Amino acid sequence: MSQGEKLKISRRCFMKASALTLTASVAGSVNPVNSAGLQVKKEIVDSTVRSYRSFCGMCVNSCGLVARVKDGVVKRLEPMLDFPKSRGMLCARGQAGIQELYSPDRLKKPLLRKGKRGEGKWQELSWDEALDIAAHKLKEIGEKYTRCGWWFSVGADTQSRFVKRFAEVFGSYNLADHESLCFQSRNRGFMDTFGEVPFPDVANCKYLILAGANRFESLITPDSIDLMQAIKNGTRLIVLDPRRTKTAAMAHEWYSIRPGTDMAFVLALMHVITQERLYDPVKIKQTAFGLEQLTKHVKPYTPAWAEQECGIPAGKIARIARQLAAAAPQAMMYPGRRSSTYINSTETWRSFAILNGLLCNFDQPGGLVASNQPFRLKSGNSYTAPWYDDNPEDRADAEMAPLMMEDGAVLTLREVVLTGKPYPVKGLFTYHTNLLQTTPERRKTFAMLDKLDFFICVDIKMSDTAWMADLVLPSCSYLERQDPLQVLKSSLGPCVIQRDPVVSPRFESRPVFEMVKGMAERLDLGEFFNFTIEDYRKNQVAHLPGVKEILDKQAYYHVPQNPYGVYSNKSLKTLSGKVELYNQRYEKKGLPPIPVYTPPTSKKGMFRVVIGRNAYYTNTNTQDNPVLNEILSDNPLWIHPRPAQKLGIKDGDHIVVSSKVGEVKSRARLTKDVREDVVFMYSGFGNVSKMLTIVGNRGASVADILESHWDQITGNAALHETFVQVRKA
Ligand SMILES: Nc1nc2c(c(=O)[nH]1)N[C@H]1C(S)=C(S)[C@@H](COP(=O)(O)OP(=O)(O)OC[C@H]3O[C@@H](n4cnc5c(=O)[nH]c(N)nc54)[C@H](O)[C@@H]3O)O[C@H]1N2
Ligand SMILES: Nc1nc2c(c(=O)[nH]1)N[C@H]1C(S)=C(S)[C@@H](COP(=O)(O)OP(=O)(O)OC[C@H]3O[C@@H](n4cnc5c(=O)[nH]c(N)nc54)[C@H](O)[C@@H]3O)O[C@H]1N2
Ligand code: SF4
Ligand SMILES: [Mo]
Repeated sequence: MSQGEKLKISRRCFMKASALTLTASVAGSVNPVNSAGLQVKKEIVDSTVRSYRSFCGMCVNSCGLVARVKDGVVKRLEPMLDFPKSRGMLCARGQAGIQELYSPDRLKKPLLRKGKRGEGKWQELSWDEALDIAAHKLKEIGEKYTRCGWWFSVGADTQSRFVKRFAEVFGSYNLADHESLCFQSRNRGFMDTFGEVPFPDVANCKYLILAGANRFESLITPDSIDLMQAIKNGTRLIVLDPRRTKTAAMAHEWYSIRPGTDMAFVLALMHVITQERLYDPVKIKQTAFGLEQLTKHVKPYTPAWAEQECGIPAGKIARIARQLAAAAPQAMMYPGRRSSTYINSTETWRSFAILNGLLCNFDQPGGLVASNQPFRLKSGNSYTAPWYDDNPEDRADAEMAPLMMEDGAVLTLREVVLTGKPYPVKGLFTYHTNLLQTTPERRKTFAMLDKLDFFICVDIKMSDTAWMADLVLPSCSYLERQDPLQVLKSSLGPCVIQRDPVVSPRFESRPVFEMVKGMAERLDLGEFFNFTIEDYRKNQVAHLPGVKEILDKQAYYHVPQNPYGVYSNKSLKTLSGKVELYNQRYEKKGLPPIPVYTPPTSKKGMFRVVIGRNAYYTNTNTQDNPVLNEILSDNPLWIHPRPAQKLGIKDGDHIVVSSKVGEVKSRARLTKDVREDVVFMYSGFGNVSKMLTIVGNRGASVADILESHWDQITGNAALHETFVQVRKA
């Protein structure tokens, strides 16, 4: 049966079921095979079970789901088979959303700190009391230090926009997004080369290099699904990773690259491609700027030179360059995701972008697809933020890196709080982010909290961050709330999703929208939140007749358009209007117009710490989930048997891992899946919160030992710049 036929069947089945009751016969006929070829368990669903279409919120991907609800209780979460971005995939975390919803660790009421910070003494509050206190503190600190004395920090969530809106109308410019701990360097590197951050058309790519992107564990839809299919269809996959990840295990070639040397590898690929003129001579003239300068620049970067840096044999580098060029434009250096890695990550990612430019794969099938497509949602409720005369001129961390993104960065803002420079920041509001675990050098984050006058944290659980706050506000989860419409962008083109609650909020939890609305009303800013989410959503699609009806029926709207050739009659949004192999803007800023390689440092007798993900946890956030924690309940340190033996360390031994900034106790996991000069650890363990009863304080927090470094161009955190010593405990 073709994919199209499968989708038709599942859609038809859903239409029958969309009266929201599902009879046994209908459920039995739902196609049980999803697109990844996995068997979806069949179950006889009785007539009292209601089915709701919604979107997973266990990570950023927002995969489609169908919730089976009986007597107001979610019984099962299943994949939405017809949703194009996730195509019948709901991963382990997605299915464990039930245990997140019904977790015994959910926050129940607003809480005010009573004892010392971190002591765990709380007073329960009513919502009115809590919002009165929040508004009072916002005002008090705003009056004493200007409104920019507040820093707002948000995670990856649809409702983060309301916190940003609140920050703007309240009058603070100090806003940081999780992006400054995640992919800002990557975005900078691609944006400054292509004028936008394109998406990889993995499904149609024939030759794919993944460097530091673990698509079979760090899931990104549709890329992870497309990659599986592409491999089956014959795509050649090359993986560079200092660890043998699940993705590395699936690759045709895996190179355990020396950390921080990917740019050397890429410069050498470009050396071969330019010296041997393996690019398309006509297309490169039409689409790229600076070929001559690039050719000259990469001349010294030979494969033999690169081998000395990255450890990949010169002959293999040259062969990969030729194969890559031969497969172009259906070939790519994958544009990646997390780039919170090294202090020169922007330059590394810019070299990846330039290599794609050389392959002329932009706006082409099997290459990079334009993200800047004409489709737009309208503003749900437009506004002009008030002007506050006494505010400082700019964001507090604006000068801390030369090409920062529009929002501030977590690490640089933490520095501002600690130093009080350029001006005091004394209030912190966090939403959906666990800064105590996701920001390196935890002792500095603790020290920063001591400098604050007040800290408000919105979370669903008593995360480490909530545990250290003054006021904790319980948020409802993605299964309990209505969200604004969101456009999910990918190589498939834009997809609009409408998330509605499948059950009512547990306890007294609320969406953050209602919290900021309540605070705004108390601060005479109510006019900026004088709408409902449904009004907001209707406005978002007011210019698209019929789309709201489609959304109400199937919960998503996939915008029909050809993803290729978006720029066929248009210039790119770069200075030259073309792909910038040579960047004149960088030159004007005194930065290298083409990335220049600087070798990473290494320290004798020490290991570089590297972090990364697995398929069961989202960042530091689902380790407290009972079913996921059962799969993986600790985070021992990965260490290669050879150096371990030299240190007298055996598998399972208690060990101490120490860096310049901290020390943790852990256990050794001896494995050849990691390089000899690297150690690796999962995140989100070693919690200080005593109200995460499932994960507890098991394991160690890598945030205790990671040093504070950031990318020299964007201020994006650089989490792989720490060296540690390991000894037997
Ligand atoms: N040590 C370490 N640090 C890292 C990383 C790492 O792997 N290890 N990864 C980096 C990357 S790529 C990223 S993107 C960042 C992510 O960093 P963060 O944005 O801090 O993300 P999470 O660790 O996912 O923490 C999410 C928090 O939101 C809460 N939460 C979950 N659902 C809801 C909800 O519906 N409402 C509310 N209000 N709260 C909710 C969770 O309980 C948790 O406290 O971390 C970066 N830093
Ligand atoms: N299951 C799951 N899926 C997720 C997430 C999750 O937490 N869990 N988080 C989502 C988020 S927020 C993000 S940003 C993405 C992250 O997805 P990815 O970008 O794939 O990031 P990581 O898994 O953090 O790290 C990728 C790999 O880089 C390797 N590495 C370290 N140093 C180097 C180096 O110098 N060179 C090379 N070539 N490799 C290196 C690490 O060993 C690691 O395996 O995943 C998303 N998807
Ligand atoms: S990848 Fe998994 S956790 Fe993330 S949205 Fe999809 S199903 Fe949910
Ligand atoms: Mo991320």
